[in-house]
This record gives sequence, structure tokens and C-alpha cells, in this order.
Amino acid sequence: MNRMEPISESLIIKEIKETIGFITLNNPRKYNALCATLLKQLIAALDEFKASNIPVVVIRAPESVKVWSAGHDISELPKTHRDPLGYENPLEIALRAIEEYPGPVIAMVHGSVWGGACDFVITCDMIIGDPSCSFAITPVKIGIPYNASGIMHFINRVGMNIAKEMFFTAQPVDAFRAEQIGILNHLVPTESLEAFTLDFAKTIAAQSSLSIAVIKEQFRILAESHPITPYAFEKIQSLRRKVYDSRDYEEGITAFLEKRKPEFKGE
Ligand code: YXS
Repeated sequence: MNRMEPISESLIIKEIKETIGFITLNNPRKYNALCATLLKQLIAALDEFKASNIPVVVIRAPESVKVWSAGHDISELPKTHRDPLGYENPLEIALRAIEEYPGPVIAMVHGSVWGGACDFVITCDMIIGDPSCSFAITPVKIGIPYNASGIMHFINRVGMNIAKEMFFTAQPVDAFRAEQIGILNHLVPTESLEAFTLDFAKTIAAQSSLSIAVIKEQFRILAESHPITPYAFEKIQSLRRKVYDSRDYEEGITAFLEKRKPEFKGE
């Protein structure tokens, strides 16, 4: 039974199709930029699906959009002297909600994925895309230090080598390369993307949801098990502070909002 329920400010659309939960990003004016309101609604939708024992969730954008998501809403990033991606940042809270959901969360992707939205999709358990999809992680375009958990997501997904290339070039990885390097679980033709994803989700939903939930949590614990000394933690924090306290960081955000190329000075 399909139940389409737009949420109050309708920045996401929540529906259930044949026991599978669907969340559609619905912020077209800003290319589905992940603003705090959208992320709060997405987390609430995941909580509701969890309360209804929905075994699998698919997160998608509306049909045939050019941009799946433009990433963190840049206008909501702190202008300077504050960690732009701290533990309490709405995007970080949403990433943890995806990791902690007791069932697979699948990103169904068509169109381009940018910045924090790229971290968002690779934090999902699996990604199914069509030939129009591409993935770009872009902190260096704006002068952002990113954060350790986000970098770990990329290392775990594509390995150190490719993760460095993605971060240092900030260039989009196209669908074919994304399949080759393990970003995509499946690359399917546009016309069959939705049917394939629904079928794929139903195959998972037919298995033991208790066993899947426990195995997913083991994956999460193991993926995060990187012992780090207090000094290493403090060093990471002080390195990151150097960046978000810098004039380059301020210049990166301002340049984007003023629609001009940033002039970084390395300080
Ligand atoms: O001029 P208006 O008011 O119509 O607004 C423009 C853009 O400012 C707005 N927009 C955004 N607003 C806030 N946050 C964003 N991330 C964002 N992206 C776009 O949407 C309106 C249309 O954008 P426009 O004119 O550039 O459209 P386009 O078709 O020429 O280009 C579409 C994109 C997506 C290629 C382009 O908008 C773009 O490059 N957007 C920024 C992608 C990006 O670098 N995202 C990273 C955000 S920062 C982030 O996610 C992390 C913190 S990090 O950087 O660390 O990864």
C-alpha cells in the first residue's frame, strides 16, 4: 500500500511502498542542499520508520533531477572561528542516524552529489545509481578542514588512495568510475533504477530483520574501531582549528555566496 505523506514544510516526502520506507529529498530551489530543517525532518522520518519496524529505507531525490543534492547548505555554515562540521552539526547527526538505523539504508542516486551529500550517500549502507550520477567531495574548494569521521567514511568505502584523490581534486567521480571503485553497489539504466532498487530492498526485507540489524551494528562498530591516542585526537582538533580559524575559510564561504572564485592565500 502506498502512503504518500508530505511533511509540514515538505523539504522531504516520506512514503511506504510494499513495506519499504522511502524518503525523497524535496528542496528543489536549493538543489536539495542539506539544510538543518531538511535534515531534522529526515531524522524524524527515520525515527518514525524505526517505530513502525520498517526493515529497509531508500533515500532518493525526485525523478530525473540534475542535482541529487548540492551538499551542506553553505549559507548555514558558520562564517568563521567555529567548527563547521562538529559533532552537533545537523548533517553529522543525520549521518549517525543513518548508521544507527536498525536496517539497511540505501541511497538511490541519479544526478550529481556534492560535498557533505557525498559523505551522506557513502554513509548509507549501499548505493544504487544510474549513468547520470556523479560524486564529488569538495571541502578543499571552500577551505574546509572536513572531519575525522567523514574522512574515515571515505577510507572505509573506497580505500586511502582513491579517498585522497577525491578529497584533493574535489572533482566529480562519474557513474562508471564510481561503480569501478566501489562507491556504487549497482549501476543500472535510468529507466529501471526505481524498480531495481525496490526489488533489491524487498529481497533484503524478506530476510531476518533481527539478524540484519545485529550484523549492521557489528559492521558499524568494526568500521569505527580505530584506536586513537588522546594526543592524536588533540592534534586533529588543533589542525582543524587552524583551518576554520583561517582567512582562507572565511574567503571560501564568502566567495561562494558572492558567486565568485575564491582567492586562497594559505593562511
Ligand atoms: O543564486 P540562488 O539564490 O538561486 O542560489 C543558487 C545557489 O547559491 C544555490 N546553491 C546552494 N545554496 C546553499 N548551499 C549549497 N550547497 C548550494 N548549492 C547551490 O542554488 C542556486 C542554484 O545554484 P547555481 O546557480 O550554482 O546552479 P548551477 O546549476 O549553475 O550549479 C549547480 C551546482 C550544484 C553544480 C552548483 O550550485 C554548485 O556547485 N553548488 C555547490 C556544490 C558544493 O560545492 N557543495 C558543497 C557544500 S559545503 C559541504 O557540503 C561540506 C561542508 S564540504 O564542503 O566540506 O564538503
